[in-house]
Amino acid sequence: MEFDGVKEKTLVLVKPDAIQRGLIGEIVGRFEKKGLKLVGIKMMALDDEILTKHYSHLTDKPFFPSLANFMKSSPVIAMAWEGLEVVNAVRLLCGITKARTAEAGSIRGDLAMSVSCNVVHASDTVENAQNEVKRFFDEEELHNYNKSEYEHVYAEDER
Ligand code: DAT
Ligand code: MG
Repeated sequence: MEFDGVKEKTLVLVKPDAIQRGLIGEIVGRFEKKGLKLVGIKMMALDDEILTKHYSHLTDKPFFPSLANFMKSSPVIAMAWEGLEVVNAVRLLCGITKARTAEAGSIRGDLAMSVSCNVVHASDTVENAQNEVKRFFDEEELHNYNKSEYEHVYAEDER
């Protein structure tokens, strides 16, 4: 039996700084080792249209043009990860925005120093995650499969 909680999805982007620095494998590995389920992954070049929607809460900030240019400076890796309370779990794995003050052990805390070049994006709420996964992935790009490891990642009443 599949439980709704384990079906929660979140969007992660591996940002251009991480692509340039050869950190794709390291970052993907953090989520894999946590026990999350990868249900979608692709490389894509972002344009102003998707960035304006994705960062709609920031379009009036003075740093928005440089943020958009940074996000267009190379392709990104877009991923959809699934799991129990995965939105919150992934935010914790990523660490806070300003990477040089992010907690050691988190992805940003271990791998970055900057506010804008902070190696990853992760959806911040369940509602935003649903919209962001839809924005970056077509339905047929999201995969449904059995992850046998779940037997060991979750207790029976959590699955
Ligand atoms: P987060 O990525 O932690 O969810 P956010 O949604 O507030 O943070 O901002 C999105 C991105 O915008 C962030 O990862 C880096 C950039 N950014 C945020 N605040 C900034 C600032 N004061 N100066 C430059 N870039 C900033
Ligand atoms: Mg955000």
